[in-house]
Amino acid sequence: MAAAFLNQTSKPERLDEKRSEILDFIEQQKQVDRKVVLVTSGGTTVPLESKTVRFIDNFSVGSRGAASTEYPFYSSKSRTCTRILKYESETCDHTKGYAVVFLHRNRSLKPFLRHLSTYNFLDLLELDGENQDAPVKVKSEHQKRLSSILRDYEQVQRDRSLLWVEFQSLSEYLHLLQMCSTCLQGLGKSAMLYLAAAVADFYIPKDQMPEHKIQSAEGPLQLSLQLVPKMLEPLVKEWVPEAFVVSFKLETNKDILVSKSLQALDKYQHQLVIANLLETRKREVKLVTTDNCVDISMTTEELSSGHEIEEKIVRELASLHSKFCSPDGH
Ligand code: PAZ
Repeated sequence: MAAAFLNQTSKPERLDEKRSEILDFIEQQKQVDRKVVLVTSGGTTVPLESKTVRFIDNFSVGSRGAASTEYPFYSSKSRTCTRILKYESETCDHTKGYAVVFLHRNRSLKPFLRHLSTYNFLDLLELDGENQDAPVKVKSEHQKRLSSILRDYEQVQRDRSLLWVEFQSLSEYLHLLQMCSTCLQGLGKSAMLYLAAAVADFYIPKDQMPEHKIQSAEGPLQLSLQLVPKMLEPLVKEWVPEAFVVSFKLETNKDILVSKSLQALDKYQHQLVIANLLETRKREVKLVTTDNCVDISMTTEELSSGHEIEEKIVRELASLHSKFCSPDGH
């Protein structure tokens, strides 16, 4: 089913080039003995036309994935460092930790940059002088915040521990997911997959899709959508069988959240499901495994002082992944 879906949809542009970039990136991380996590983030679009004017989208803005991407860079030794805290202070230990392949929806929130997403970029800057060629500088009131973000970003760039891979449509995402996962195979248990993207469940197969823009003159539109095959199955069984795989389950009805998560674990045989409800996802999640269910939550004080739930999630996962890699503690 998954293979048929991938065969019948066109591959994203420059797929082979991207594969080589990812393999190089993974090789560099191996050399410095860093673990690698593939973080997927944001929603996939479902095109209604081949020459796409319209598509179906979903709510996800990518904050879970973008925030979670910032935390794994820091080693577990430096976990006292809560550097996100409104970008006010604290220096971090960037040694070891994880490298991240950030597979994200274009124009969704991005690590580091997300801290500026509420600003109009031009309001951060001013001209230093009156003349034509006056240099541009950051306004004094934004200096501290910006330099803190920039310092972290530059460090990650210097360490070459973040690789950006972009998708928009469902089929782009699934091809790239397959490619990134198979590239991680060589890392064995040291690879983690953190599948936070909101992936469409329904799509229109290519042979049922009109080529050109659908005309409103033809009257009301009726859509018939097919089920997207579940890619977690080949991912766990074939693409990256040794890795530590974490999927997300989003529901709006709390009564089915844990049972659906357990069903997913039973069906796909991966390590962990992070269960969250649409309305409360920024303040509580459940880490569900076959024999345990751990609640992670944020107090009002923690949230209002700028802490994020992703920091706790990543810390917990790093510890579980460590045990997964060396179950007897070596
Ligand atoms: O991207 P975002 O921060 O707005 O939302 C995150 C999320 C709810 C998409 C993620 O936590 C999640 O549950 N992803 C999986 C969704 C699903 O069940 O397909």
